[in-house]
This record gives sequence, C-alpha cells and structure tokens, in this order.
Amino acid sequence: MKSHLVKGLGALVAVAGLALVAAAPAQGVEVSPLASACITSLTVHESEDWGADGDEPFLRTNTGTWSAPGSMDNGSTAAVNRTVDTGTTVEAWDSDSPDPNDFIGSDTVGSGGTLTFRGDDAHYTAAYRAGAC
Ligand SMILES: [Ca+2]
Ligand SMILES: [Ca+2]
Ligand SMILES: [Ca+2]
Repeated sequence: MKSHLVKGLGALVAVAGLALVAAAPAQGVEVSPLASACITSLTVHESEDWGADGDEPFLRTNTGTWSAPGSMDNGSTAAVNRTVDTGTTVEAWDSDSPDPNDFIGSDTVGSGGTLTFRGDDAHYTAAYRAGAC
C-alpha cells in the first residue's frame, strides 16, 4: 500500500514537472522583447518613377520581402498584412528594370503607428499596429 502511494506521488510530481516545462515557453513569449507588429498597408504619396504607372514598391522586413501586387501611383494604397518583429528595420524600395532598384528609405518598427520612407524624391508610408497579423 505504501509503495503504491509513493509511486502515485512520484507520477504526480512527474506530471507537475511536465506541466511546468510546457508552461515555461508560453510565459517566455509574453515577456519577450521580440514583440510582433502587423504592417497593414502601404501608401505611395509621391512615386519615384516618372512614368504614368508609378512605382513598383516592395518592403524588405525581418520576416521576408513583400511586393506590391502591381504598380502604385501617387495616392495609391495596397494591403500588406505582414507580421514583423518590433524593433527591426523595414526598408522600402522601388523595383526597376533594367536599371537598379531605388532605395526609398528605412524606418524602425515601434509599438504601432506609421513607418515613413522619404528618399530619391519619393514618399511612402506604411501603417502598422501592435500584435501579429
Ligand atoms: Ca525607379
Ligand atoms: Ca519602378
Ligand atoms: Ca532606378
């Protein structure tokens, strides 16, 4: 009888230990400095290209590259919906061919708001909010 009780306690401790191990990563995510943000949209206020179609914007982020679905002229907004890490840098570019792509600017992801890219006489902004997309 006693040995059964000891075995039972041992199993209980083992289960509790597993539960603690399983819970630890979830707590780690909550306090992680690498919080997520969601870039929701990109707006081209002033394009870099002079052509009638405007620019072919793309964003380089720490989670990969997002490309606009097509050309974007002044005043045009496209949905982005890309999750990035807070504190990382996002670069905006205009894709060109055959001449090299143009760097429009870079901005750092904070806790929510607007990323601003101003360079090469162009002006883009990207809206973002806290939390993953
Ligand atoms: Ca260009
Ligand atoms: Ca272009
Ligand atoms: Ca160019």
